[in-house]
Amino acid sequence: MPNFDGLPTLLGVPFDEASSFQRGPAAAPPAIRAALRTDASNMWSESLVDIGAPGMFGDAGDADLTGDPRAAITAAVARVMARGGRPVVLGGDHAITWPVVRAVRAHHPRLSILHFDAHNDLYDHFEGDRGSHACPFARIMEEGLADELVQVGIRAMTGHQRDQADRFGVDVIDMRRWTSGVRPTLQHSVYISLDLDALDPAFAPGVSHREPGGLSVREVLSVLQDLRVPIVGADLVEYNPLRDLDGVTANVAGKLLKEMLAAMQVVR
Ligand SMILES: [Mn+2]
Repeated sequence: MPNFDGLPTLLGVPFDEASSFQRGPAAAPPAIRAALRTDASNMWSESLVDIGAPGMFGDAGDADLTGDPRAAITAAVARVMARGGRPVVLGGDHAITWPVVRAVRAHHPRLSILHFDAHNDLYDHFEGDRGSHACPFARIMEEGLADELVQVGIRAMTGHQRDQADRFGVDVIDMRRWTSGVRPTLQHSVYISLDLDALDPAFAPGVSHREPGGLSVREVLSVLQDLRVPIVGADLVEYNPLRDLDGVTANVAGKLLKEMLAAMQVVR
């Protein structure tokens, strides 16, 4: 088995069984990998890191989800980390983040999470399902898996989720605060969870829950490029190829992944 030696390391998680509205994200990992390597662009980041050069990132393939899928996800991420990789998980729906962060937390006694999303994903349960893709950050905070949670792009909050955010001490930078100029500041090494529906559907229509009034690609890139804390892991979730238009959203996902991999080179 190759040693990933500190490299950001891709891990596909083809899971969408916790989606409340539409399936499809299980087909995302190969589409995002293909978009990263598209011949329509080069592999250089905007900061002039050649992600296509040998040894810039690893790839652990896709997780085997037979049996209990959540246990399998945690185990797959733990294997990547045991081999020295920093996991960059390609979802899959957002339910995967809870089992992913369980494995990440085992290596990081101090951990911030930066969460891009239209939705807080803080429901105690959604239609009776506590493992729903609407709930992962409630589970993460209940289990004490993060010392800090900062959410960006939020624009579909509910009263229940406002209460949950207050209960867990979540810093919610909703789109109104964002527009007034508030930007995330992070205390610790960070795990990034990027739901593509944080982007406005004009930029990323290939998601199950299109919520108007969101972030531009440029705005998400600027947050990634301006981070000043080490990135210990990340996920890119909720790409739904069945909802995409001419691969527009896959292209965005590939670009975001490239810049994420570049940002992970800067601070080791
Ligand atoms: Mn979302």
